[in-house]
Amino acid sequence: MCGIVGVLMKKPAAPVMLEALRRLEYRGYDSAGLATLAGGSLQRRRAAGRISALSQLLDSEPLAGTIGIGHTRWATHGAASQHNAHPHRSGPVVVVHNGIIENWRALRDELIAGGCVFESETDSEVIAHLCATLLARGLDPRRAAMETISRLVGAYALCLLFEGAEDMMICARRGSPLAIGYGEGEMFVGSDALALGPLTDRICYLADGDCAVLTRTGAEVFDASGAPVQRPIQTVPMEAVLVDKAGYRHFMAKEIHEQPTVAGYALARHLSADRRHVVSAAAAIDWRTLPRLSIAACGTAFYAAQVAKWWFETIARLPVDVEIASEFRYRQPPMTEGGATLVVSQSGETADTLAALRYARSAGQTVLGVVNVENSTIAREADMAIPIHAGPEIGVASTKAFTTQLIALACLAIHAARSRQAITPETAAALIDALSSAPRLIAEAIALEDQIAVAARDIAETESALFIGRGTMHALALEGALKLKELTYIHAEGHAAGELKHGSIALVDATRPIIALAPHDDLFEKTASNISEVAARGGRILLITDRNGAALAGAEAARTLVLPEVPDFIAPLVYAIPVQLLAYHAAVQRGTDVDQPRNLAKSVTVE
Ligand code: HGA
Repeated sequence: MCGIVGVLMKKPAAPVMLEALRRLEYRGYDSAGLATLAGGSLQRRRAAGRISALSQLLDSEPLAGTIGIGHTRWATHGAASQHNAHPHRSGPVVVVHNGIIENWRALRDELIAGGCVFESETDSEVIAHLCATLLARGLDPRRAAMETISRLVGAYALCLLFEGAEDMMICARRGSPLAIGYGEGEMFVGSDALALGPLTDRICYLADGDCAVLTRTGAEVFDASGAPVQRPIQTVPMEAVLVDKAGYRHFMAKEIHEQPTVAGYALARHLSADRRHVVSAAAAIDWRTLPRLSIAACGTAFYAAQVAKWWFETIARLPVDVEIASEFRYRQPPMTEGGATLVVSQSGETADTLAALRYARSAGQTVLGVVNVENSTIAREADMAIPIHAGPEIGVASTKAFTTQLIALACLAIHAARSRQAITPETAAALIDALSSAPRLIAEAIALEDQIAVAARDIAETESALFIGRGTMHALALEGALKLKELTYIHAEGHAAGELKHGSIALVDATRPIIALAPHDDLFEKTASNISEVAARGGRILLITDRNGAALAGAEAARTLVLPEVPDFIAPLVYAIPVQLLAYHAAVQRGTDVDQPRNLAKSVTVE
């Protein structure tokens, strides 16, 4: 996670930015850099490695100027070198960027064809060249910046400075966070309130898609359509900054909205820079000869494991047993010789999962720990740890840890499939491409939040709900029911759609919402039949599907949520969003404690 900062001040900018970068260093320390404007001209200092290296460089080559931008990098595209360090410059423009520009290759080719010379391997450099090219065509900095932003596909928080413009900075965000700080005749911008804390406590969080033009006396903010908007300025005391909700009402909301960004980070960590193969490939296991895989987990992680079973079995042709850790540890099953066990736990401290790890170990299995907390007990005791890179998850109900667990497991399944020659290199490339589109599609699903909040009203008023789905959507149905129970205390069940008629269909009546998760995939027709069976009995269906699914089955439903069309492989990643947002908004409407639901704890270190 890169950190960015920008300042328009009365005093020298570089020392202030350096301190802000130190506070942002937790977000990345592959390289760091600053650019300032002094006497109208741009100057830049960049260094590979930690902020201390940049600080040493500044001691020998100081930067003058009272306006500047800075960056601490966590590389996604291009090595952690000085020439890949931000800020990136093209003629009169410098930029710092946090995120991933998905269409960077196409833009880079176009800009090179137009005569631009690139000095880095980053995706971010296209932003500087695109903007400089538009300036050269006669656009003013504002127009050039807005037009540049309109051409970017992917996630970004960015700040731009322009040679000759000593009282202007342009920043924008989509997918990655950005906050503006208001001082006395001074303005600031940073990735989070922590960056801005000592500079000001008056903070405005930009909304997704916003763009802002800053001068020393204030900021003009424009929404995604280009219309001027007022975003609230909040007073955020320093002590609150450390556990900052970034302007969201709850940590859970913040963490749901972080998913496009963290999915991008996770992919950058699991895939090679050229996005051709999986690099977090669990070398501890010989996937070619592995006879059987077990996956043990609890709660939401158990449902991620169920999705993974589907992936490993269908694409890698590898038999998988999915185990509830608390049952597995006491059942003490015989385990296949030469087998491997994955244990999945956000905290890496879950007592039942840790015990499952120890049992699998004692039964001669190679054990991999899929964890968020990298120095946790499970990470240390496993033969190998696979971090999910979700960042700190504070909300007790897991959201971004679930989607990033899925990303780690999907990457492992692709790697296993290639090692076992169960899929061709072309199929592997298509699956990686599909995964790479997940951050964008997750963001598109989040953009439906207002509709989902309306749908949640129906659910908030009931005392019981059913979720149904087939294939990987069965696991999502179970996760949907769990989320709803955890957050709203409404009774909920998840069912395999085809299993309903074997008993639970007796529950169907006009009062109980039935949430059908049904992307238009190979199993859609079958799920559609089950939806018809429910509708024929007067069931109140909320259909969550895509355009084709809505056209075919929408008439049976009381309400339909139309998600973007997604490659089948990543449907669980995208359908996780409405499932989370439904539970979140139903909880808000019922007034329950969203971040700390009753009776629960984040890290379950007891049996
Ligand atoms: N893609 C850019 C920025 C990386 C980033 O935001 N990481 O968290 C780069 O690789 O420099």
